[in-house]
Amino acid sequence: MQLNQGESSLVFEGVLFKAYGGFYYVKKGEEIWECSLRGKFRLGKGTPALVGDRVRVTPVRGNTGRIDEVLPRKTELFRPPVANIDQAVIVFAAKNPEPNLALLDRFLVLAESADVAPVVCLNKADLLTGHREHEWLKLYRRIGYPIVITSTKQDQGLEELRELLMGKTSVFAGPSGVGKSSLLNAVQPGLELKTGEISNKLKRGKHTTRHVELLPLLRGGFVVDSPGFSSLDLPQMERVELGYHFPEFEVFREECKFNGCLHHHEPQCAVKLAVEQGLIQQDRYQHYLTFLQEVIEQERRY
Ligand SMILES: Nc1nc2c(ncn2[C@@H]2O[C@H](COP(=O)(O)OP(=O)(O)OP(=O)(O)O)[C@@H](O)[C@H]2O)c(=O)[nH]1
Ligand SMILES: [Mg+2]
Ligand SMILES: [Zn+2]
Repeated sequence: MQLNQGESSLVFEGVLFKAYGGFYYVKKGEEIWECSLRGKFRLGKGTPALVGDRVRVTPVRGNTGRIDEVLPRKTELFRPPVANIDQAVIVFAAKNPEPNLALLDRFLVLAESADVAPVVCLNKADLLTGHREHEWLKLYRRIGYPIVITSTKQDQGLEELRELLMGKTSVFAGPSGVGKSSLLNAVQPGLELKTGEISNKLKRGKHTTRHVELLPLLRGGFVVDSPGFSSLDLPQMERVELGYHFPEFEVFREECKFNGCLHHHEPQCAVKLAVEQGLIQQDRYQHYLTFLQEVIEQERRY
């Protein structure tokens, strides 16, 4: 693209913090610039700009500009679409809506494969009956995932969450209605994110958050609120890679007879044996098999 005379000197670097209604909002210090995307990105030839991207902007007039370049990313997630994220807080509710563990496992694979550190957050702990920790939560804790149990109604786990967020860029992801926006409002009063009721009939969220937005935290770091999702495609990967994103397979994997064992039909598979012996949880293994089929089908398409 030809720059007008003098334009090059005005080019600046900023952070894309919100994409909404076809516009891209870039922060340069405290200034907010409303930007369009250079044609090449819109045509899908280059990498599309994601919230969290460091971008190079050419001013057009006033506080409007054009994003001409997306700088190299540290990490990228496409669901929700965010770049340069350190940590994904995967939020599920104890109830309303009921937790969907297949979806949780999907997101864990997605985060691990993108090198984004996952944190599992169980919100609406006030709806747990008898103060009993959900069985499934114990399993995830045993696997080694960081777990935080929260309630925005009873001020539970919020300080722990604040500490986990400090100094990092984190995305809040999970189904609609689990309380992602409510949690962020509770972590930092003043964010004033819109929250929505749960539908009485379906006990589901109503997709209140419609866009992805990067928000600065007073104690340092950034958080991204994102719209809820109810399904998730796995990222493209080789079939052998999938098992690496199930941390509890690791100690057994080395004992499998075959190198590159997929822990499916192979004989003398230590992972399968561990499942039979109850050392690896059955549901997790079933999710692994479901994902494996998807990854293999995906491989065929590319
Ligand atoms: N009982 C209980 N309800 C909560 C808690 N946190 C949030 N809620 C309620 O859950 C509903 C949904 O909250 P939101 O924060 O809008 O949920 P969300 O995950 O942002 O949903 P989307 O933006 O649609 O993805 C609201 O009615 C909240 O008041 C909690 O800790 N306990
Ligand atoms: Mg929300
Ligand atoms: Zn095996």
